[in-house]
Amino acid sequence: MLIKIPRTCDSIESQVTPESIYLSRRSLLGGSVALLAAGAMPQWASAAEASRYADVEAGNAPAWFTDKLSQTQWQAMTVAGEAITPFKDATHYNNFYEFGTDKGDPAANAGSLKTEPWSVVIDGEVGKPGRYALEDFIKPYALQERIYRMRCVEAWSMVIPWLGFPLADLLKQVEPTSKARYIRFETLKDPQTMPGQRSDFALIDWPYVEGLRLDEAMNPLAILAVGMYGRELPHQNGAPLRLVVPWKYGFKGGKSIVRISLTTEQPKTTWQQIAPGEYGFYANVNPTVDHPRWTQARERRLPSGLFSPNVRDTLMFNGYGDEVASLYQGMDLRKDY
Ligand SMILES: Nc1nc2c(c(=O)[nH]1)N[C@H]1C(S)=C(S)[C@@H](COP(=O)(O)O)O[C@H]1N2
Ligand SMILES: [Mo]
Repeated sequence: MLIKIPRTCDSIESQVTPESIYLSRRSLLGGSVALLAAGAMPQWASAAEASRYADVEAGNAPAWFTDKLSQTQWQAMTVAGEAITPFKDATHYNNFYEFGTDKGDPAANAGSLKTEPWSVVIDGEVGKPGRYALEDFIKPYALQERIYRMRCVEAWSMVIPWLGFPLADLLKQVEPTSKARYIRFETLKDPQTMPGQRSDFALIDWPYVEGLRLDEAMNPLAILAVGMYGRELPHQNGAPLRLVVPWKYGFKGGKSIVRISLTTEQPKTTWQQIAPGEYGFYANVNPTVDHPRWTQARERRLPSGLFSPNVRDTLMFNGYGDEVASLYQGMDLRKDY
């Protein structure tokens, strides 16, 4: 009996699903991977988009999102040779403390999040400040699919197909002033719909805030995501708008963003304020700088069962060094962790 349980977990969790997704995607692609040009697969654009991912749960996309999907550049970036994490894992193993601290809490509780209407404020050191309804905020940008590794500071990782647009494109629109040196992301504070903000979990001084240096924000890998797995973002993944910076630990990617500010001073970010010795402003994925309480040299690639651990070496900058290492030239990454 005892042996059967782990064996079931083993095959279901770490092999069958991800491998089958990986193989079916490979055969669709004819074995080709990585950096496909725009319009390389026009026949895909007309296919039912949600069916790109075998296990995706149908969403309830707003009209602006469905309109954008037909213009989407699919697979603008991929991760060669690594299976995409099953949708089920990416949506049921989450960190979103506004909805609770257990990994299953966001999926269970984030139904209460109201994503319509939603507006985004742009302010601070910009030529064009304003408050935009989400659909107007998104209007200038075509969506791209970016399949990225995501590495949480807790030493687990996934591979997620995001739908979004480059943060650099937004920055060009809003025209940062010469005094702008950082970008600050503020996420929703709404205790009425976010039980974690009502609870006694007083660790976090809400709202959750994150930030980047302006040149990091301009890097082509940094995106604002509005969807994943061919559909709009599920609530628990940060609907309707979140940041994705794949070379940094997951906590840099603020969910449910309501305000984007350009600043002169480095923003005070949530985790840095809670435990500055454990979570730095930069938070670049770095296997050579351990967390004070655990190693960062390795990670569990989900799904990873207790009896079938799927462990791999963590890559410098999460494998995106070619794209981002130059941002940190001359810096001591042990000090600026
Ligand atoms: N607003 C908000 N954003 C957040 C968090 C959070 O608790 N609140 N958790 C962060 C952490 S620690 C991680 S690892 C990622 C998780 O994203 P995912 O659940 O979509 O995988 O979201 C980040 N963004
Ligand atoms: Mo995280």
